[in-house]
Amino acid sequence: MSSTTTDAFEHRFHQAAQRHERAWVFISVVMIAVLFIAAVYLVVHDYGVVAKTAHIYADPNTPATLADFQGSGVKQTGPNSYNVYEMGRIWSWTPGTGTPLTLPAGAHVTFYVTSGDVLHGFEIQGTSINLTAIPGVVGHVSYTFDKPGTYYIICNEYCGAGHQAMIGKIVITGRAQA
Ligand SMILES: [Cu+2]
Repeated sequence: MSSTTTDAFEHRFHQAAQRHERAWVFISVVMIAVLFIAAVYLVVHDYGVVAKTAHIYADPNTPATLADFQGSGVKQTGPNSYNVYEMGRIWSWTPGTGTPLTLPAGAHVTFYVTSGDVLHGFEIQGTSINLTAIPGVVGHVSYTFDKPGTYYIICNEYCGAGHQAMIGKIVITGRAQA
């Protein structure tokens, strides 16, 4: 090859390399932007609330004596608003799957969650609800279920041999008649 052919080849090679570099710089910038937007979105939408809104403190040895945790778990507080009380203990949620929590779609629901023994993770699958159930602390989070259906509560904080059996059930019915 003469030196001019080599130069022409190198010139084309460098042009192609530059195109690739520009493309990958562009892809990297887009990825950083997407991750940044996703992080802001999740913070704004309170994903992964870890009992930061706790405002009720109970004797860690006797949380079950709190009156609200004695009933069926659901208390209507307004025309379209409900409170739900869930207690975690090794290894079940109360109320559990045997007594599903029944709520209408579109209702404003506030979950109050505590633990009777060790740390548990209160997660409702298919939603952004994720609270740590802490003995002696009642955490709360509000949520509105838009779609009717069955939702399961799981424990996402390993709590011992029967951890995977900690399941609760929420049945969301059609919207309440106005
Ligand atoms: Cu667990």
